[in-house]
Amino acid sequence: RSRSSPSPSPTCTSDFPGPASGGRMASAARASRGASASHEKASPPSPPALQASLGPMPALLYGELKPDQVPRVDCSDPQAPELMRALRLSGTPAILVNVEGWAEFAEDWVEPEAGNQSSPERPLRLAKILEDIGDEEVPLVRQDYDVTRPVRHVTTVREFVDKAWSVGDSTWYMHQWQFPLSERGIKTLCHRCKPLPVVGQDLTRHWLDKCRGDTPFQYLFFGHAGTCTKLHRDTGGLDITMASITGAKECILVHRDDSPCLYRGNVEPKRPDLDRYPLFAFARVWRHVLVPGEVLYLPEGTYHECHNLSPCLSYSRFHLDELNLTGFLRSCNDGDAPEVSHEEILWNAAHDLIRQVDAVIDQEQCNPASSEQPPDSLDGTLQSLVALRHAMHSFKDMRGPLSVATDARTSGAATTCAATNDAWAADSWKLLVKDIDLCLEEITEAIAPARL
Ligand SMILES: O=C(O)CCC(=O)C(=O)O
Ligand SMILES: [Fe+2]
Repeated sequence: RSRSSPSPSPTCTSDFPGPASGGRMASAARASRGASASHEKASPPSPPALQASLGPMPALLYGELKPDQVPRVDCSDPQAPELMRALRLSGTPAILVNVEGWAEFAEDWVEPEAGNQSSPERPLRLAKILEDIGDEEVPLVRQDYDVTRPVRHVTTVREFVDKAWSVGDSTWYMHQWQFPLSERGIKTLCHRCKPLPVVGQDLTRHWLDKCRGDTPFQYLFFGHAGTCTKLHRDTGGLDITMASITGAKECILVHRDDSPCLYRGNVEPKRPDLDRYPLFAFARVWRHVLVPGEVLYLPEGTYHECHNLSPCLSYSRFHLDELNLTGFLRSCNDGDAPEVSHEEILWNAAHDLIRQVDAVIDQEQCNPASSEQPPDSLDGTLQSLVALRHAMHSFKDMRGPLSVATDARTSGAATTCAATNDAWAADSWKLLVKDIDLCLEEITEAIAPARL
């Protein structure tokens, strides 16, 4: 069997741009930390002219704007994948509980819980953390940063621990350290987080050779009570998962479609000035205090701000599967995230998945008796391949408008695999779609069609 499309991107081995100051925070909106007083949603405010003649609205008229609770999803429930699907499609965040094997790299970083005492503040084994990643260089932001010009410093984890963490200093927040960028980070922290059972296979794990099999989009945040990340949404079209290793993190979330209610990010969701920003009363807002043992799941595009209520070390990880491919393609088309090589991610995912299916086909051909029992993992692989096939069709059709975005992306350290020449690229995508078709035909013949 021979495949006609070019092999995976040779750039898999290359480095890629990290979370530059304009990167994940580029679309960050302004918000402030403040009292945690919440306000209940109430009757719509009056038009500005009327408001002006009446003077400022007494707070009572608005009642109390109270954020909604984030729905909880128990991963051990057989209905959980269906529920997650519905939540994700409607842009609703979720708290996942009973998640097995999440952030296993951090298991040795906290003292085992004594007895039945369960507290968000789990004592850290700093010596173990420093042994694992002490010499790594990490970004710090000042707690009172201005999102348009965040003051960033780079220091080692050891220095951050000595000079800030160990002395209770909340001036600096170790912010968004993307550990798969470093060799040591890959060695000690990658491949140590089990996939979530309630979502599809992560397609970003095929992107880069140096951490292949695990996603490059993994981050650590480390800071005392009072450190925070202001209201923003991350570009790129990827869903976000967040988990606390120690500490309580207050997360205020706003639905991705409610941008008009945020007045270009001028609203402070915890203390909204409804006289100035009356539409905020209609935004879908959630609040959750994230503690160890939970995973917060944000559908792509969800606005979020985070306040560490106690000393907190947390882990964030992006996710892409068939359900957020639409947002991913939109981001690719808009060119809003130069640090995410959308085309390479899709290209390499398709190649890896085809290879996985080929291996099963080969095995079936050598040993037809095993055809009753193809590996379970193939279900997810085939589902991803079918979704990629659809995505590539729209991708191929979008080639015209894509060329501008392509220029933006190629300016990063990673060169794109298939976008250097539009005609060539369009042909290559067509060939890749053909390869997927061929592969799906062959697997249909090789194993019981009922499985497809
Ligand atoms: O934990 C934080 O402070 C911010 C997390 C965040 O914004 C993210 O993971 O996208
Ligand atoms: Fe974020």
